Amino acid sequence: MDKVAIIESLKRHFALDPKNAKILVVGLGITGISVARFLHSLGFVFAMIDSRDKPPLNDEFFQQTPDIPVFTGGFDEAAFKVATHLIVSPGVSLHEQSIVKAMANGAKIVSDIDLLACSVNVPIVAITGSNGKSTVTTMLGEMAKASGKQVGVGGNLGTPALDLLAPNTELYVLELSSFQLERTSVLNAAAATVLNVSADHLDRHADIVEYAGEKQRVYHGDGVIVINADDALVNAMREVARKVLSFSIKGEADFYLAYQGETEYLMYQQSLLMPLADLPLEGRHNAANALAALALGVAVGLDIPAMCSALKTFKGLDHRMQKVADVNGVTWVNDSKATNIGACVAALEGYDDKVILIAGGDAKGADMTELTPVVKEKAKGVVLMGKDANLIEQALAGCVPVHRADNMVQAVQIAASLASGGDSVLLSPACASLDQYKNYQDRGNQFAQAVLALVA
Ligand code: UMA
Ligand code: ADP
Repeated sequence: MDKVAIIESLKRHFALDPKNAKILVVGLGITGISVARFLHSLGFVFAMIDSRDKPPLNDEFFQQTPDIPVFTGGFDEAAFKVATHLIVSPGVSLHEQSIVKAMANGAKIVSDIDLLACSVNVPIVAITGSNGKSTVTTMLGEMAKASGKQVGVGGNLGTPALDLLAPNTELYVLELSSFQLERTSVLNAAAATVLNVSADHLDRHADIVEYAGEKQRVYHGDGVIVINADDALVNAMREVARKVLSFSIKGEADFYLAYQGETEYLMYQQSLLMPLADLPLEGRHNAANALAALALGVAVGLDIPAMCSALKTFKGLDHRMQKVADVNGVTWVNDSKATNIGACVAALEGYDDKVILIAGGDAKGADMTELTPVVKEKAKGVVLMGKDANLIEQALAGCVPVHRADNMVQAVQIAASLASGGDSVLLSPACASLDQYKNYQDRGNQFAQAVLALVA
């Protein structure tokens, strides 16, 4: 869309008019900077604010635009008071006092996703859920490329949505977090899915019902709804008046698994799509991810054979069920991205044999007893570390031997002493990493380094 059409759309949806809007961009992370670049390119006047004392202002954009007012070191009430529109980064809570007050004064909340939605007239596919978002988003991006489409792939995955804007793009595939969705009102995706809902971010959401409600916002509009029929909370989000495509790895659905002779196939209604064994990714949950991606792809008209060939070469993302090494018959697997219980449960469910689980970190308010049944069934031992190790130890009391480690090197050494030939050691922490590591990548890398040191 050209600039005039984008501004018209912003005026229509948000009364966002370059002539009189007083915009405050809240948060100077990668989202805030992408918003600033976008607003600047359209000629809007705006200010930016960050509660950190010294947010990194070394982005090239700030060197080129020295006159944009930037407030740091706290949320200055005066800046919020005059704002007609707040564009709030996902990491900033909408319960912040200054934001609550500004909203009470009539300021409108707009997200970077709203701004993108107002700026394109090609289909957007939106993917949310507690687990599998990045995998499905990347898979679908690969499927779109294999179908010959110019596709922009990003959002919570890493590249802020507005940085994807490009004139020739034919399709946008966005991973969206519950934080992004809670502040988005005009998305109207051509196809959308909530992959699953399990307890996560309960330190930011009041309870799982509120959290599921934020996820459900991905379906606002009139596009195709893709539903996980195996997840009760998602299944309840079906809307009768809408086109629905369902997927299931347990039973009947539009996209499902079925045996033909000895071979299990990915199916679309009556058609055999491809043998499940041709999917390079481990774990039944990745079969669900593939079915979800196929459903979304069909909803926006991608080519089915091209999508299947993309699936056959998709090797998965780092830090998700990634094999690190085989050492003396023990397989070491890095699933550091398992930052909540649902991901850890899915990882353990994929094993037939007993595994040694390395877990722990920041539980983000989740009830760790949900881990107990699957740990009891699949794990031979558990090594715990991090802030909420006590919580997990209490939840697992009496069902499996529990060991404690201060750091990753120690955890790996303890796991090595417990494992024998044929076992697997799985780092699938069920917790966020920030109490001990820079991020989940750092945690996964430290795990891989410690494992490789064992080999040396
Ligand atoms: N800030 C404040 N006050 C606060 C909190 C934050 O001023 O109370 C400021 C910070 O100082 C910082 C800025 O806000 O300057 C950070 O903004 P942000 O936290 O929204 O982070 P961005 O750099 O804009 O990255 C965000 C997403 N971050 C979060 O949701 C926390 C990224 O997801 C996303 O990739 C990026 O936008 C592009 O869309 C990260 C994430 O951890 C990977 N997401 C969570 C998850 O996947 O579980 C939801
Ligand atoms: P997200 O972007 O939602 O965090 P990822 O694809 O990065 O999802 O995977 C995060 C974690 O969830 C990894 O541990 C991965 O093995 C696990 N996972 C991936 N897909 C699913 C699924 N469909 N159900 C449960 N866990 C999953």
